[in-house]
Amino acid sequence: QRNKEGLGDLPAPFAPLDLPPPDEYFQRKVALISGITGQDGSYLTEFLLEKGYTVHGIIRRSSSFNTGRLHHLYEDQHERPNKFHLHYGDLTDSTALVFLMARILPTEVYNLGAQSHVKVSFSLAEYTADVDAIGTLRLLDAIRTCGLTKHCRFYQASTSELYGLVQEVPQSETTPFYPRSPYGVAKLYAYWITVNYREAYGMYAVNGILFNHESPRRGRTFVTRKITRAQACLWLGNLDAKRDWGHARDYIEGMWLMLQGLDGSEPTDFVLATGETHPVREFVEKAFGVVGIKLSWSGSGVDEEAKDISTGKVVVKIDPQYFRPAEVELLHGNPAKAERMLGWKRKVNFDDLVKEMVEADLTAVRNFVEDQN
Ligand code: NDP
Ligand code: GDR
Repeated sequence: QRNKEGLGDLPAPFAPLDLPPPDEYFQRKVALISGITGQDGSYLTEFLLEKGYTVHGIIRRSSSFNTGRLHHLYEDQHERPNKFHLHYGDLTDSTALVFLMARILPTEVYNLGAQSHVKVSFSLAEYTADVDAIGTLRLLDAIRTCGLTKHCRFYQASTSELYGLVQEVPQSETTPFYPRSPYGVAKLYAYWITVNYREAYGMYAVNGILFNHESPRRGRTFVTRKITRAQACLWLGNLDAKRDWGHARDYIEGMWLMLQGLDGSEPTDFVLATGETHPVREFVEKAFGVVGIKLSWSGSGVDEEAKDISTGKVVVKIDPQYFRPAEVELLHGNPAKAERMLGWKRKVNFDDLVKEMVEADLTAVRNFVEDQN
């Protein structure tokens, strides 16, 4: 049960802001996004700007350029003056989060920031917990500290990695969790702290349990993008892992719908998935198929390889370094609740997703070659 009394806000003098009542406050549409420079953050920013929101994003200081996915939005700035702002901050820095929260006074917070690579989380387990688990707590507490528990809605980027070891298929909001990586375990904490703040303090805080979603903007070390960018021989790990892959653009719309409280509904958690599952091997075959290459597989285990049937050249090989210490073998989601309550449905199917990603990477290569000439 949500606590309707709003005991979540810290008492004065710790809640220093003189805020209008929630109804009046919500007439502003102001979003704060952590992880704005990532795949989902960039699509969500476009989507919210289109809807008339003012969008603020938290970016990390980096010695290399990390705002490439937002570049086009910066260039559009003159069309929407004062609608898009980036601020330095970090999910490991509570002071910065409180400062930004108090200055921006958002109506919606989307916590997309994370060390999001599952394999990397085995090498950086403590850091992943700090950012993905405690970072979520820090952001929720920044909302409380500023007295915004009734003024601001919170979206947590939860993940199908929570399901981990298969308990049942397809996986839904009621399937038990059994994470299989430091990333999954950190996200489990983030999931539950979001539920806890909803129940303890009456916050409108929800988890979107999103299955894998990809796009031409997917990070280059995730398997789909690694495949669609392949130019010479592609080295991969587990080809038999199965994933429920959708398009990121469809999924960010679902995130937004979860915060809208359609029909006055209470905040609750939702799975977003396609309801289909495909092995990595099939993604590889489809991706090569887009450029007219048919594969023939031979060998097994780490000696498995695929040749281009028409040239006889080896184009896929196995590198054991890409296997994980513990693997999530099967993800297959059931999006029925989101379809029923939010009217959400994915639009892009598997074949079109693969095609769009391959074609975008081919175009990028052609443009690069032209730039060099
Ligand atoms: P990305 O890896 O593309 O983006 C992650 C974002 O988090 C980047 O903006 C990154 O900044 C930022 N970030 C990393 N560390 C910190 C930190 N310490 N403080 C602040 N920001 C930080 O992820 P996606 O866009 O694919 O995913 C978005 C969210 O959804 C993530 O939380 C992910 O775990 C989750 N998720 C993703 C799914 C998917 O299939 N894509 C499925 C389910 C959940 P920088 O650019 O500087 O690195
Ligand atoms: P995942 O995505 O772990 O599902 O996490 P990733 O694309 O990294 O792996 C998917 C599957 O492919 C297998 N695989 C390989 N993976 C990578 N990265 N590189 C390879 O060479 C390779 N070969 C085979 C993996 O073993 C795995 O089974 C993504 C992230 O976006 C998370 O943040 C998010 O929470 C989940 O999706 C849902």
